[in-house]
Amino acid sequence: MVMKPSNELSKILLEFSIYHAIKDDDFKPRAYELASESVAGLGNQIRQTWKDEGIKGLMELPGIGEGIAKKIDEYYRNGKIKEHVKIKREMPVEMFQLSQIEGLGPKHIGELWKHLKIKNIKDLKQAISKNKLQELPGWGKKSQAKIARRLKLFEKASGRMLLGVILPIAEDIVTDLKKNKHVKRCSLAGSIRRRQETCGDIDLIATTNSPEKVIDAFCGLRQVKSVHERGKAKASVRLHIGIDADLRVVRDEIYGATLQYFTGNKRHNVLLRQYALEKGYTLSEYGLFKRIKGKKDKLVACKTEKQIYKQLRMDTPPPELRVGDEELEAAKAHKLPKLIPYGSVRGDLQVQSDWSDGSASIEELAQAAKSQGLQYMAITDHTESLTIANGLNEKRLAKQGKEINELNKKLRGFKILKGTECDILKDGTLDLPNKALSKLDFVGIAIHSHFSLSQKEQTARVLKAMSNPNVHCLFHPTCRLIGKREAIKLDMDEIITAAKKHRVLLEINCMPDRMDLNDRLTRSAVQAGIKLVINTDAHSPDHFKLLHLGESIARRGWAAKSDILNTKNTKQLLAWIVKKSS
Ligand code: DGT
Ligand code: CA
Ligand code: CA
Ligand code: ZN
Repeated sequence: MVMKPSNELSKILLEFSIYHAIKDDDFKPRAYELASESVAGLGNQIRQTWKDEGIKGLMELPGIGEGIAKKIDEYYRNGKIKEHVKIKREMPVEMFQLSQIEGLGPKHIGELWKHLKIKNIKDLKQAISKNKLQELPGWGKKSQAKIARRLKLFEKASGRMLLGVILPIAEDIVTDLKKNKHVKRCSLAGSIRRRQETCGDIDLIATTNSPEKVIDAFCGLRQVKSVHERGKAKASVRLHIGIDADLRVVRDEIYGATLQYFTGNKRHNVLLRQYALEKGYTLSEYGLFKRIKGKKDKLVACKTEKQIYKQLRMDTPPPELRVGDEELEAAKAHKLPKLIPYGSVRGDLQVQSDWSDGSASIEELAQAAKSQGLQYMAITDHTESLTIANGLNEKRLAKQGKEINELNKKLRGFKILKGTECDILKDGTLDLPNKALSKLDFVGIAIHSHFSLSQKEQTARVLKAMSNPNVHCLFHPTCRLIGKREAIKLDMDEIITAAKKHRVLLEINCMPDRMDLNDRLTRSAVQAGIKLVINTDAHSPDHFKLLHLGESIARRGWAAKSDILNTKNTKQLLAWIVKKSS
């Protein structure tokens, strides 16, 4: 799984970070890590900045100081960085690759190299199969088993990419293709159009009268690393980001049929084709054809998806619903849900500032949220027991409240709510006293430790926390990290029942590797009639852009706008909060 946008430069910077962490450097690891994230996030912009403004321009970018700017300059000039080459000579380890396995920190990577000469995931697998890890000083059976489990998760997801990572890249490709004068229409298809949480590749459809010209343009895109297959009507390429893209090129007349076919999913298509057969039609990527006895089949629909479904007396299921399940029956019965439209969320109720582990001040976050069109946000920094995140105690929280009051006086048309991401302790009590919680506008609770309790213990723990009347919302309820960490064992039926009883909101978390609740659990929650919120879990100002990912989960979970509390405006939201505590 490629967890993060990972161009080569960002990988190199991350390897610097890991190397310095192994060497016990104090501040360099964090500096390089931040720079790596920044470079990955900026994409092509970073090269352009370097071209236009050189080292000085680079230093203006977030997370990049002079030392690192010079290294980036060296990279663009020479295609490599001397110091990095030296590091790799001393330690020829695929540090970036190994660091993708959750729980394998720099220290571990260093030890694995030192004692077992483990260079990459293949070596790691071998060492585990020979029980070598458990013999290392300070490791033991338990740590080996843990790494083995995480390795499995990683492999299960390998070859796939997180939606949040791949979508912006895919949309760039569509934009680039649309600029080509031979392209009439162009769209994403496949799992990415259905907004599945991970995608195996990028599927694209383009229409044209000059297929070969469009194929050429596609194979020549700046995002393309190599070409697997270049046909007359289709091409398949490898992208620099380490995933494939498939393009289908067709005449504009059959756009709808082709788009329908390549949007899938496969099960939806198979069932739809079966249904078409029952109704006397055949359906293919070229169109819907009426079967007529003794004659050639007659084309009856191909221009738009809607035409095809309509001819079959069905409504058109939005791509997010096309999984080959109840959406087909619903479409036939004209009972498809009215899904929450993209762009409906009005405020973000989980935001971390630099008071804990966020990168920006509350004011910067407010400006960013506001310019993104939001009306409110809750500042929900971590609490004290999360020491690695510099969590807040009661005293710091009170101080933060004063800062928020001051900011609220200054801000126009935007409201900052005082909140917390209060840690749920092992016994289900909360990491802040009730007195402190009751002073807040919005109390989110979350698990950040003891992930492996039994289902009985874990469920009891969360239920206890949810029963505290000061609590508004359960953040990232299952704690899963895609490709990295399994969901904690929770009886979700019980959690949903408790959410209803105590009027506690459940969160759909938009972080690309969380996407938690997922689509299936969202559906259960919607069916149970409980309220949800969509939050980015922002740790920096650019995270507000991720809200649409949570909206995509909500849509896949059949949620309407009214199921999501933070589609309400500030006044309505505050009214809900007041009502909840009365
Ligand atoms: P992915 O790439 O694993 O994330 O999932 P998809 O759904 O994008 O799958 P992909 O890329 O193999 O194929 C794209 C679409 O093409 C798929 O959603 C439906 C259609 N398709 C592919 N193979 C078949 C097939 O054998 N039969 C039918 N009816 N449709 C297919
Ligand atoms: Ca695909
Ligand atoms: Ca494909
Ligand atoms: Zn959290």
